[in-house]
Amino acid sequence: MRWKGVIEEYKEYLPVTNKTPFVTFYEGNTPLIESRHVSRLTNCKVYLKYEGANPTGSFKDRGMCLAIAKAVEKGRQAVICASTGNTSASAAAYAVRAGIDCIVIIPKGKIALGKLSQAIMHGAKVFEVDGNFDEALNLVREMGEKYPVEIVNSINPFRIEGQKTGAFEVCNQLGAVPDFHAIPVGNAGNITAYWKGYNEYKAAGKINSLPKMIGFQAEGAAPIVLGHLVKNPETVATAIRIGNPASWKQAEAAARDSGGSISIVTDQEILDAYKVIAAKEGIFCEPASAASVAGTLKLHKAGKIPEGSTIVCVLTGHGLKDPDTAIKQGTKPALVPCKITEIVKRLGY
Ligand code: AN7
Repeated sequence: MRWKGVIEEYKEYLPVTNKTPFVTFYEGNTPLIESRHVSRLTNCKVYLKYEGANPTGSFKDRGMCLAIAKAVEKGRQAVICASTGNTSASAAAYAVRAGIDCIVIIPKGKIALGKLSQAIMHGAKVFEVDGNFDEALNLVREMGEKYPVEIVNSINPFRIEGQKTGAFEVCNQLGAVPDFHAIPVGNAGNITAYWKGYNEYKAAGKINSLPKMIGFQAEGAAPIVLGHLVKNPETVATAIRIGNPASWKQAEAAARDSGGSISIVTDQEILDAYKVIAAKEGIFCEPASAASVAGTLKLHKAGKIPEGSTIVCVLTGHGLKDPDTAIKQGTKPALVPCKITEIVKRLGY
């Protein structure tokens, strides 16, 4: 049967009325791929939920379709978001689909190239501000209070509602509930959404246990782990360069109530995992996404994940989002004369 997209597929679990339009690019239904390499390294069963396979290349599409649909249902002509990139790419595309305007506020110079190109191409009104993501979000909150624009950051509850469907899919694809659910944490909407999804699936009688939620923040942007705001967050994983997460309390509750944790991974650990996932699994994710695998490896090493566990790592965004980091991290192509002898010499044939 043809996949109908998040709103229609999961409507019995979503706040959908007969007036909610089915705004969709057929998001969701993303692959759950066994990671042979990380499974071998950890003696666990590790699966990668490849959310980069969504239509705009990130998990944001799951919640954006619903947030945009509800904005339209409410009669809004425009949506607005602050973004480290993926939210704006998704909002811009879905706004076009729904026939409304999209306003995007981004921190200057810190948006990965692919994401910025998406917002631009979809015709969003893009403003770079002289501030970080947290300051951009404050501006957006004020705009939402004073003007008839719908905020589509994850402070919009419909974003969380849509994103929770990722948890349903993991359970359906696995035919079981994972022991651990590993996920990068930025604004903390996604860990909140997955935890909500698992709990609702359990309440609906579809599953009878819950995973331990293990969230990971980058070392230079780890307010939840540190227990205080980070004024000038910095990390190579620009998607999670956030110092004051909107869903801070909910993320702490997810970690605590599930018996999991939120902990730190360094930029180096993120980059190592980023390269391993691409080179050993053939899956290209963006740096922030690799935090889930980096963190899994770290907790396993620290003896906090028993052997034989089933672990799902969410790969939140596609590697093509951030070509600059990929090219910086990878081996440069060898520049050679266009002669077969030159090639085979270097290949050692
Ligand atoms: C690839 O686009 O915050 O903890 O403005 O793009 O739910 O914030 C992106 C976040 C992880 C963190 N991985 O998720 C934005 C934005 C990727 C991301 C996160 C983001 P949350």
